[in-house]
Amino acid sequence: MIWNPEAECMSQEEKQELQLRRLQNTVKRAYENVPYYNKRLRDAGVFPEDIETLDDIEKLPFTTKNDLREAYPFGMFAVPDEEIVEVHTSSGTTGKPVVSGYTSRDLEIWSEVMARALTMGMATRKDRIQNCYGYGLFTGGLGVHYGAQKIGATVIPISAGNTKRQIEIMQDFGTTVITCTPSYALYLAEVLEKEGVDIGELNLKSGIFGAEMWTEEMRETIEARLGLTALNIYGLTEIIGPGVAMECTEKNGLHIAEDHFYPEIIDPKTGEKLPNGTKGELVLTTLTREGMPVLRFRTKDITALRDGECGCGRTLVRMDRITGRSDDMLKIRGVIVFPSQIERALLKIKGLEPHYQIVVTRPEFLDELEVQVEASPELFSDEVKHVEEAKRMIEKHIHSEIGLRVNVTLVEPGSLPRSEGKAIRVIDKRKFD
Ligand code: DLL
Repeated sequence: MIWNPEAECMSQEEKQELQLRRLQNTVKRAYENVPYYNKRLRDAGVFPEDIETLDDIEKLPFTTKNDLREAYPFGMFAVPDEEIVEVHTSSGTTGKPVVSGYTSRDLEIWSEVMARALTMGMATRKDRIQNCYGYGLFTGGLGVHYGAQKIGATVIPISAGNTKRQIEIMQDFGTTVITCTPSYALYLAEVLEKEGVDIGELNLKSGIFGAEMWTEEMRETIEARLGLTALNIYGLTEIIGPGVAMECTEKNGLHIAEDHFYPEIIDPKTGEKLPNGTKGELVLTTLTREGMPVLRFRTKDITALRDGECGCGRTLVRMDRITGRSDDMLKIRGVIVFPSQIERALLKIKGLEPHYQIVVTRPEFLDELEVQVEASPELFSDEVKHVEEAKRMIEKHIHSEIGLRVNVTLVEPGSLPRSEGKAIRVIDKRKFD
């Protein structure tokens, strides 16, 4: 089933005409109502009337996560406060997050794109959707919730965590569709097995998994172990939340809701636009958002766009699954972490050398973060008790900086590899490529 065939199966001409009209409106609105864009556009010598074709989008400057952060909390809003009815933030826990503001019309659009996404994920009004994405400032919980309500499914707003309860509810309520991160899906599978639950007795039909990178191999494992069809959902707070793109059951890429979000692929080094079919960094422009229009947002997510009609009948362009990032942002158990946050925590502590390495692993199903840091010679030769205390204290510091538990290993001064160029701070042993 297709939720909105008119929007999802438009001809290319129709689509481009609609996109151009909406792009022109968006640029005008941003220019007139957001001081940041007003200045950026004037500095670049571009004015709303210069957008005469879709290709003219390349005249616009890029927006980065940092630009949005600097406008914290509400500097990017394009409407008066009273028109904002909801706010969310990106999933990092400390530092200044990006705030996204929604008008009621924005919430309608979000519900619409999520209704399309859930429909692509096999959900109908007859389904019971167990929504294990976190509710709150994170966009996952409410995004799925709005879409589920729009299609008239029964939403079970259980939020994240408490795996035993998740399983109990799944059994008692006869959950048919589950929504969570792919790593949590794997963990659920493991607990189900441990508890001796026979997946044949569950009613699971499909899973809508996203918010972090995953692979085809993970898909196969999840499908086999949970007995469902596993599909990929993509989105980001800066643009709207989940629902920017979603995979249909053809499993050959994620359809971007192009009538609301305009995608481009650029070379992350030069900023130059790359043709469809070539891997690069995804750049997104909102076409309909009122509360917070965003022009040419550099997502830093690496993917390629695919032309051509899909077996499902949708004409919306598809993007490959994300295979990497063009910056050093990590997502650990669904939470955004930048190495610089860990560095900041470490630098506040006496007795440490400024040499560290972050090692990310996924021993079984859940991500683990180890921070190896060189202790000063004095600390290192100290009693074991002191070293243990120091380790715990550093763990606490990092926890309060990033909101995640980490294992700290204090290593001998001079023992971490030195690099002649850019230091390699992160060793990500999870494989996504
Ligand atoms: O993760 C929104 C979301 C919620 C998407 C629920 C899907 C499901 P943020 O916390 O702002 O928003 O993080 C956005 O997460 O730029 C990607 O790097 C990564 N990401 C999101 N979905 C996927 C995916 C939500 N399917 C950042 N595959 C993005 C790979 C993903 N990475």
